[in-house]
Amino acid sequence: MKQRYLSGLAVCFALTAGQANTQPFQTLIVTTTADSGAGSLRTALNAASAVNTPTRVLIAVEGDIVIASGLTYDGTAPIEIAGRGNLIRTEENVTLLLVPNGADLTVTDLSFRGPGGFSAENRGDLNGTAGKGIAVDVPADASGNVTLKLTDVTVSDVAGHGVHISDCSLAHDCSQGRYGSAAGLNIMLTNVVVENAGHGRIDADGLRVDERGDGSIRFTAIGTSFLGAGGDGVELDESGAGDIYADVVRSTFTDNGSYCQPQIFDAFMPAASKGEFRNNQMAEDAVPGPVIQSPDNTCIEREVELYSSGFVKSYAFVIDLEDGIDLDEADDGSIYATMFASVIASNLDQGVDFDEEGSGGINVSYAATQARFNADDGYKVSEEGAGDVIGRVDMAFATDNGGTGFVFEEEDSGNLNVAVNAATALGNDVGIKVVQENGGTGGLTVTTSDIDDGIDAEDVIVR
Ligand SMILES: [Ca+2]
Ligand SMILES: [Ca+2]
Ligand SMILES: [Ca+2]
Ligand SMILES: [Ca+2]
Repeated sequence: MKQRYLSGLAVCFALTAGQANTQPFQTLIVTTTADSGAGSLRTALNAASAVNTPTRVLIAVEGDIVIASGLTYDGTAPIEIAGRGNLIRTEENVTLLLVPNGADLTVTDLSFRGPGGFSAENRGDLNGTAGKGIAVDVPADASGNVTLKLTDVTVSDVAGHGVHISDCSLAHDCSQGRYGSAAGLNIMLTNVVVENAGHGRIDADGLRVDERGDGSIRFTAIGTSFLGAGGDGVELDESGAGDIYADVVRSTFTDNGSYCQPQIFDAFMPAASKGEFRNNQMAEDAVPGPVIQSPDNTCIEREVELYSSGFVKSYAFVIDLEDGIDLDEADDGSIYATMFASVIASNLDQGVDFDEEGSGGINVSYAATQARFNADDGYKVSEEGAGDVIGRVDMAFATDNGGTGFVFEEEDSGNLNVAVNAATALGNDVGIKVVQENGGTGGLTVTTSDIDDGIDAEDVIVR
């Protein structure tokens, strides 16, 4: 498995190198911080769009660039934008930088700041779309890989996703695997900060990657922080054929997932927010109806489970809170993830939440990483369908999480094999939970670790 993982990385770098277009880059110089006109960033992007040749835009002035409307590069040739630490800011609820035709985008040494002040009570999606920080849309006929590379970049205070790369031809319903191009998505973040994004609508993340159809997600974050997003700090969604490769080094995921603030939404919950019933006891129409008068009714999920008789088995109303880092892989393909020397703290749901279904497994490694004060589990891995769970925990901490410290769940055919070494779990509900369901075997090895709050193993042999 390790070999397989390393070969995946090699492919990643080979493809990245292969992105270098053989066409020469033209260079355009930005000489004014003005919003428009000769020498402005907007004019450079428009000029690059018009000729559609690989372009390097160099910002040669210092100072803020205040924009009244979003910037767009609509070419398909690669574009690089190199700043001098400039802040590009707007008071409008717009997407600051949009690349709508799937060009490779490289941004260096720039900050992007929206108007801020968004919340469920001051939404950014009621009179139009919630503006994003940086957005790349991949057209339906794309192939190969689309690359987004950000270095020394900050994105903050936008209503929608901080950074969004979308290979999904149905903008409002990405749930079907077939609706996406053949292209895969490469995302490389180095020394990036995404802060206070996604508070203007539900389900808006610090970074969102939507990959549909054929193709994989390759995500690398080094020295990068996702702070205080309304949705997840990072959400990578992959479906159709293809894998998720995620490598996270010295990065931070804190205080994410609070758009549906309980301080606001608790008041709209029904008096009896959940219940369990015997058969023939509770009629479906006696369950409280959906919440309809809150600032954003999609924040309160209503789930009703019925007996085959049609009577209610259980119901629950739950406020939708989100995670530090959330990976969802569906259909063919696996998740390969490493997290090293990173911190996942004070997120409103899980710290780390990796879900895999269809064929394929999960191969995950946490090393020298800390998950603490997350509302639910510190680290959660869940695998369904054919495929294995392989987990390695080395010198990682899970402390004071509201759920379990480390969770590994494997279902259907396939095995579970988890090795924990020199780990610490304390102050959680349970330290380590391992579950192996249906066919296959389960094994957990724990060495020189301090698991204060116990191990819960279901059909797993603990050594
Ligand atoms: Ca695709
Ligand atoms: Ca795919
Ligand atoms: Ca899969
Ligand atoms: Ca399985």
